[in-house]
Amino acid sequence: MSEEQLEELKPEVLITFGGMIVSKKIKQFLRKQQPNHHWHIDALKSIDTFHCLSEHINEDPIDFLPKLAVLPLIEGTYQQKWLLEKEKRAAKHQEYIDQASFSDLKVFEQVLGSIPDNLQLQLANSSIIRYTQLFDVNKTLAIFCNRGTSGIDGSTSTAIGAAIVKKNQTLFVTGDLSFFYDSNALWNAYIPSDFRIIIINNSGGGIFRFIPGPKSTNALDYFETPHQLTAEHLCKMHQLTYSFASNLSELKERISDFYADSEQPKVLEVFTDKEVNEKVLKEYFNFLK
Ligand SMILES: Cc1ncc(C[n+]2csc(CCOP(=O)(O)OP(=O)(O)O)c2C)c(N)n1
Repeated sequence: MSEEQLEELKPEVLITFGGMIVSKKIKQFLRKQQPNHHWHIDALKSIDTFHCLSEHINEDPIDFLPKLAVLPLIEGTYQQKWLLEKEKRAAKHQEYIDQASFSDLKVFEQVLGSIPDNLQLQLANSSIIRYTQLFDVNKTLAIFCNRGTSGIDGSTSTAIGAAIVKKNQTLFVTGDLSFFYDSNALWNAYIPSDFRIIIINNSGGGIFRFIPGPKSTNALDYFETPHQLTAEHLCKMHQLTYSFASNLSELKERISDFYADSEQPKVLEVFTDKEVNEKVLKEYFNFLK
């Protein structure tokens, strides 16, 4: 958005609750277009994410937020401005995705659209959670990701642990490095048979093509750590049902009965091309403008 547009969307009061926010763009927006007041509501702690925290309200948001409902309503166009912008971008988002080549972005559209209601969705770091944020995700899902230090380690272990405790079926979506990093998590006799893993295998750390630094320093290889591994043999060893997809029609077909009851937990590995991923995502952000 242009500076003028961002200025128009600058809030007077910002009320936040919960932990870290993932989107760098939103973080940058609120750090630059700072609100006059920022209240963070949390019974324990408060983080000054936007460098302008004015109040830490020591209360559970569930107790605090209803109190706002008694404030008198005032006329204004602020909400309309946001909604208009949101609507415009949602239409462009769909237009772009509909014609996009097979890539991580396209895979996320398919995967997120395939998830049955009420599942627990566990997401690994780092581009996995970032891609997910670009979509309106089914609101019946309980979504978890380890943010803060945002490690790529232990995501599979966390997802399996959570799947054992929760009654709902659990889907874990992970990148290849994060998955291989924690492959010992599969050495576990208690993985529920309805547990599902989708690995987006772009042969390395895809995120390093999008953040500033790795490319411009000619050190991309060291960041990205390219490899040709697949999860097939690990799945065989740990008795998980394995399938893979390398294009849109294979993905659609393999995902159609992926969540149905099964004797073993299942893994679907989706192979994408890192160069195509980079091109598609960069063009996506340009297209949205
Ligand atoms: C324990 C740990 N080591 C290294 C990092 C730095 N790091 C962040 S994202 C990433 C690559 C992740 O690659 P992958 O799991 O394949 O997901 P992709 O980015 O390709 O979606 C790395 C190494 C980290 N966050 N945590």
